[in-house]
Amino acid sequence: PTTYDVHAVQSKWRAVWDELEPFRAGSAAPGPDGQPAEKRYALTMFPYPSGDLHMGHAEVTALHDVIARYWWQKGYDVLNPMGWDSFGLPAENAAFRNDEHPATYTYANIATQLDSFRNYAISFDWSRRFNTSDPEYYRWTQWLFLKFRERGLAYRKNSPVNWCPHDQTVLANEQVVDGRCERCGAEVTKRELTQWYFKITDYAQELLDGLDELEATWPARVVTAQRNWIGRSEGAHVTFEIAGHDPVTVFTTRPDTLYGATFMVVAADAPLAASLVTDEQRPALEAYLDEVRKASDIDRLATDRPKSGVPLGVTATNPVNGEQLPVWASDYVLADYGTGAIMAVPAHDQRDLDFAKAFDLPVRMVVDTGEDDPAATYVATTGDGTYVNSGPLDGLRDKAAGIRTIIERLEADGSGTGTVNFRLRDWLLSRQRYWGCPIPIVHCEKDGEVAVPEDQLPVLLPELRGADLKPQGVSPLAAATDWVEVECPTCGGPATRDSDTMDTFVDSSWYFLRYCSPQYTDGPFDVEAVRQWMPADIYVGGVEHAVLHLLYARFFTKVLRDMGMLDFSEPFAAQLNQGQVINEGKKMSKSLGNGVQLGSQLEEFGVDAVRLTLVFAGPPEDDIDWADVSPGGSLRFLQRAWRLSGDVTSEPGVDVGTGDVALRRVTARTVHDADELLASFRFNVVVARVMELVNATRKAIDSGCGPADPAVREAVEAVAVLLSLVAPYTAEEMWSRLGHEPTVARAGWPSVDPALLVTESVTAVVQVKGKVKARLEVSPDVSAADLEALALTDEAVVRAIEGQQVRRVIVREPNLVNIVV
Ligand code: ANZ
Repeated sequence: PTTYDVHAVQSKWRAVWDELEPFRAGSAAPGPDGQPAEKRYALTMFPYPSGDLHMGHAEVTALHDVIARYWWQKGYDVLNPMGWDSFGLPAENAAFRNDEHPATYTYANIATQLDSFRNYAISFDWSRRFNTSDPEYYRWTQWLFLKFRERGLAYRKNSPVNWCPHDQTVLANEQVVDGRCERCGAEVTKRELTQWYFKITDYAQELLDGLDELEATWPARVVTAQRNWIGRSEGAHVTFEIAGHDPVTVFTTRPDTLYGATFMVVAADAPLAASLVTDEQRPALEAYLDEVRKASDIDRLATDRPKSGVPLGVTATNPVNGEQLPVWASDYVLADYGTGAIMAVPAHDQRDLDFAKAFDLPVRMVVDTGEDDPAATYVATTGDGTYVNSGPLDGLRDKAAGIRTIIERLEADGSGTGTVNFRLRDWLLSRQRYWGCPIPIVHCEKDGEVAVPEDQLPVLLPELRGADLKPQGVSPLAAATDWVEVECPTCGGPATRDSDTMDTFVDSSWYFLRYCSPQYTDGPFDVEAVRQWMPADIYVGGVEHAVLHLLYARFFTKVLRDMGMLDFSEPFAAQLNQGQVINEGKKMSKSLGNGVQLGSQLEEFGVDAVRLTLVFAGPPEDDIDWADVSPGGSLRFLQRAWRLSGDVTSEPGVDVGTGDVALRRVTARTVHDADELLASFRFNVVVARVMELVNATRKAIDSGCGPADPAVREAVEAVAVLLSLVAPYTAEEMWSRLGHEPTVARAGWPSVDPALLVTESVTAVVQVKGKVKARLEVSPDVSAADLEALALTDEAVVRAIEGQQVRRVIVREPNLVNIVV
């Protein structure tokens, strides 16, 4: 054929590959030394089945597949699995919008996405796929929950929680963005509920420390985001006596400013405020609280928010100087950070200063920075300076020493201790939603919380067809009487199942381990299989998961290690975040009407051209503006490459050693450089280099060594193998036209003769008195001066002119030096 029929080529090879299954993990041939091939685990984030695949999926998997396919070509045994994160809000909300049962809707989408992925020719090992909503999987999610609980890492507590009034569910702090629900954008409010938590705070320090090691191989922004989220602060707990009450402890990062404390503030919505308030002040506090409950944490912490609050009518004693400080309640102090109470140092903390200004409270400078007195300017000074008004610290200039001194004093008289505080909160995992993994606990009046015995797992999610499964504040499961009412596993008496389901992030915190032994029935994973594959060598996915998912997965890994099931502490050795596919400079969205449908692009240009476009657009981390790229251009390039394969006239296996050296050098250089470029994720540059090789080969065929030259075959075969990482259909078709069996995906990385990589040289002849005395190998662009110097220092030349006077040196670089004596 003389025209490249993209769609015919696609259906032809898809059928062959479905038969061949060339990407089964464990199928790599042993190395030349007879040893099993080295293992590589290429992981990419699994999708939510909330519709068909879109441009974002197309991009991330195209980039990811370059790595996986490259590893296969290099002879590694590659695990490249895929499955579905099929429980949870995204699929559930989409199902309700479509008026379907979440299970029906979810599994239909999975089938659609599976077919699309296969068509899109990502080298997944489909034999390992599973869905987190499969009972065979969530049985082990439940098992893990129970193990965590046994270790004291899963517990229930009553607390105010973030509540999304639209989704009718509790949200983790992580799911509240700018005071709004991360998923639906509704304004988040607060509610009191008894909820399940994972005690991730037990691992706060370790989660932080692990980042040091990941810094070299993880994107900097992810490491920074995790550090900030964990939010370690060094400081002190300082205890203030309050007459008639228990003492109150505050957390401060600046114990050295203790002499500048002029009042105390407690979180208005914490029980502490209610317990301290005098009877006269109680009505004022309650009125204030009604207002506070409406504000989000973000608003409350905003520095530009007008300060509000009420005095509680009591005073606290400053432990270093005995001063009586009025105690206020305000919403700018958060109930769940530190101790929920602060010592206010208005001179050196702007929020305290704003509060002092609003309520006319005293301001006392204790660090003289040389700037104007904050008491006059109402601008807090936060820099370093000399301590003043600070008793034993006066005159000192060293902040670290100041902090140390005060902590020592507090510790000596028992009124405080040095401490470390973390911003990280425990992970709230209960969801009042139907479509999730049931929590394997029953509540018995007599025995309290009782774990469902292991041999009764999984606790199946009841189908409840026909029932109203939409969220309404309590889990819809609570209304499923037949399911909820059970016998207590301990006493046999009446008990009720926990009707909440787990946060989807629980499901995705261990799925990468399950892929190592997806059919395993004796535990969540086969410890030995995991030892072979994990940690994943690369994790490709969106930066939107920089905090939540990645932190939770790291937490699970550390707990499983402590359970003796893993022998490593970090699950993902390296990470790559792709940019977004945008259009006309903007995020694609329905309201802007700038969405680009993956399906129509695939229809118009074919799979390979779309994949090539996504990989070629720029560095993987950069956004791709669909308005700036050219899938049509990609397709034309693929046609050019494909045409080469029809022009080759030499036979497969021909001795390439006799081929045209110039073309062979281009091929060798391209293959060699591709290796280095791929290792540093510069996939777009690899594509550019393959384009150059295609051009060089075309030239060689049309006006150089001609199509029969073995170097042409070598070049076109290299093009096919390199293209197999990005454009698998075209590559396979080329490979076939070159006389090979499928599949090019496992053909192996082209070998390169190192001699071809040496930069070219030319021979320069050196004559003395007209006689050739030396031949020098020099670069073709050697300078006249360098060539002359080389000639005059050559041993044979030095001997030939010994004792004679050099009268003239004629240089014709790069070929000739003529020395006249
Ligand atoms: C006195 C002080 C003086 C403070 C000063 C700062 C500067 P990070 O670094 O984020 O941990 N703080 C403590 N608990 C709080 C809460 N629940 N809500 C709001 N603010 C709280 O911040 C710790 C500092 O934030 C603490 O140190 C405390 O103010 C405030 F010149 O104490 B500092």
